[in-house]
Amino acid sequence: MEQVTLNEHLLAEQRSHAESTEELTELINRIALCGKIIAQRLRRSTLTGDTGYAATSNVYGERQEKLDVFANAVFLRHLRYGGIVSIAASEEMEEPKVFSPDGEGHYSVSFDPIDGSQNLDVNGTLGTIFGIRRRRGAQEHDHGLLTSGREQVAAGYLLYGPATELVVAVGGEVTIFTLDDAGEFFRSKDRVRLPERGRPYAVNEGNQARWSEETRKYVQWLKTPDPKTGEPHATRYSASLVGDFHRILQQGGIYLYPAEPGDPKTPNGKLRVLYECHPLAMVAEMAGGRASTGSGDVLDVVPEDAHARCPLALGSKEEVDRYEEFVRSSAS
Ligand code: FBP
Repeated sequence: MEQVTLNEHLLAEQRSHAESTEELTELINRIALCGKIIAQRLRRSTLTGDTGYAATSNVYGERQEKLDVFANAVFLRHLRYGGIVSIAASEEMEEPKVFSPDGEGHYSVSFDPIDGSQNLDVNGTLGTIFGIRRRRGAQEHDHGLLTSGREQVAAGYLLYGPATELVVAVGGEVTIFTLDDAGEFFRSKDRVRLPERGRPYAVNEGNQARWSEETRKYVQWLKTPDPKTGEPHATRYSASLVGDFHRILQQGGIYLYPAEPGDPKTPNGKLRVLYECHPLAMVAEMAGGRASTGSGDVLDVVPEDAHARCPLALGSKEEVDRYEEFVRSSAS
């Protein structure tokens, strides 16, 4: 198989999709560079004392890990120059960073520098998630950030596992790239399709006291053997959304972080619209899967602020459709 680099793939994209500009190619290459730098630091973090908490907390009151802060700084460093990005919003920053108040930059970027932070000090699977929007006009006060997920022109994630992989959704296709020892991302899977159904399910059942009755019934249903196969669904939860979704992208299944009507602090669940839900919803939909809040597409959610949350049911079309049926059953 001829090895195609990330840049070669993006340049080919540029020739076939109007949305894919030279600047967007440059931007995705920079995000890939951030991934290489973060992967290198993660690999040696237990030897270099980079594990553990920083002295700061984020806007959600969560203690920040040193590597959360490091990864956030790496992104800001590599997004700020060249006038491509006007604003960068991060899960780890209360306020988005405006690089060009005069509206020079054509793109806005939202990112979660380290997804699965709880896995940081235990060598578990980790990720970085990103979403890219094109600015519609210099006068936009929010630089086009607080818009529906359908405004994203590209999205994806980095997975820091046994291999470091980059998954990019752009120009109607989802592609997987693997980091080679030469320090280059090579295409490893093209035109990725998310299977219509699948056995894996990822949900933190420890939270069920906070769920709706319909969600509890749905998760109970997942454990009942399928009449056709005699097999129930299989629990696969790693405490890393990126790690769990990467399995589902290739094997099918469903990741669920539902609404929590039982918890006044997080009625919409834990996950953030701009940094987690919108980007992965774009990857899922572009690969033929779905992302739902339980009552509608996640990509149609318009966040009221930069730290808004929404419920997430993500994965195979059949599995997400079925979850919506359970949620709708409460209405009947
Ligand atoms: P972070 O971005 O802070 O890591 O939060 C997201 C996340 O860690 C997901 O990756 C994971 O699926 C989920 O939260 C775990 O939450 P819980 O501890 O409630 O199961």
